[in-house]
Amino acid sequence: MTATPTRGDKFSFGLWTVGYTGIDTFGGATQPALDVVEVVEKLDELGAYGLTFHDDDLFAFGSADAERQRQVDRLKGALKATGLAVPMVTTNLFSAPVFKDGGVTSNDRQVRRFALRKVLRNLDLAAELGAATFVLWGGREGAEYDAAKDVRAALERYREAMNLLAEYVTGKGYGIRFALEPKPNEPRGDILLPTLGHAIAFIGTLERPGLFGVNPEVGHEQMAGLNFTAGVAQALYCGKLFHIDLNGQRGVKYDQDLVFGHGDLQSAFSLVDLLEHGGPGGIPAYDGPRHFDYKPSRTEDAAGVWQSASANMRMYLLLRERAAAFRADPEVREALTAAGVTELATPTLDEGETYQDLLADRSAFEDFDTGAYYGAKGFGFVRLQQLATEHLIGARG
Ligand code: GLT
Ligand code: MN
Ligand code: MN
Repeated sequence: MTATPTRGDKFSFGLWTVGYTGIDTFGGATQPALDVVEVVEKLDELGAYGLTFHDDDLFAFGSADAERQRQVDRLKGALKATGLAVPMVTTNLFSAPVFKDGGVTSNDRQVRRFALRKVLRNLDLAAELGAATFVLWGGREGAEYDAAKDVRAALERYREAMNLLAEYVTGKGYGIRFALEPKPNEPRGDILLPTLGHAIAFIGTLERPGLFGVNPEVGHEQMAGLNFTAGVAQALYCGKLFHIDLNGQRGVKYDQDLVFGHGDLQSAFSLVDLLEHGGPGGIPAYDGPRHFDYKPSRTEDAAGVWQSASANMRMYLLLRERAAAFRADPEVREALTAAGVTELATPTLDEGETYQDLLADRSAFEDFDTGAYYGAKGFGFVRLQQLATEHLIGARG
């Protein structure tokens, strides 16, 4: 069995994930808080390669400089002792009361200035720890009521903030890129940049778009009823998949943050297939961290927390095996061809063909037998999906 994680698999976890104490809207903690040193040691033992965190996960909001430094030093000690990396850092602009109307898009200008300073400070720490990616999840950047937020002005302020951050890392010579994380709602009624598509369009308006990509999360797109694998494919196609949050979600409801694969398993399978192999028509594979942003269910105890951490990695590795078998199966290859999946890579026009040529081609229109598609010429997509499903459940070699 190869489903044992190694550093080369590039699995990383947020400090806030295994560190989730179980607090939700209806109840308090069901788990004690974990110490960062213990988390690093445990993740290393389980086969992960990286830890990610928000400033406030490591040192409480408002900590004095000495306490902040003490926690940073403790983290650094644990990283040195284990060899674990910090591939990504992010800033908490959503928990403290000051951010109740958002950080960089709060209606209150003083709050926006404070939020920028908080991010800049954390960028210095990210650079110090060698993080290549800085995630920006704007969970509080939004509103409950349409009259409460001038969306145009909010997007302008969002843009102003992103441009400043890009200028800062450029000026400082930090090799850091930013990954915007979309989410449709929760905690706000509606969040700005709610989906991958909104975020990618927004990036195109920035002064240094090359420094910005996305950090899509499985559950966030699925909360909006969207196809996560298709969204990730488009992000890869645009060269914008800078980071990814893997977890599980079961349908359009509150953000569940389940273990990866414990939600929509078919989608998890096609996602792993895409990340590992790229698309059949040439979309590149993904080589960044496989980052788990999940919550151990609040029904579990301490052992259950670490079992759930392992379950994420094991699900990914098992799906990776099944995807490799799917790709290698000669019957699948034949079915892909029969279904026209490979034919879609062929341009619709011949090289150099103009619209005049197309208009002159009688076989394209006048002589084309559209009637032949009635009751015949099926695409065979169901057969292909059955093959994929059989691989997924281990029914085929
Ligand atoms: C928060 C959120 C996640 C984001 C994290 C990064 S924080 O837990 O639910 O989706 O990725 O800010
Ligand atoms: Mn996330
Ligand atoms: Mn989530």
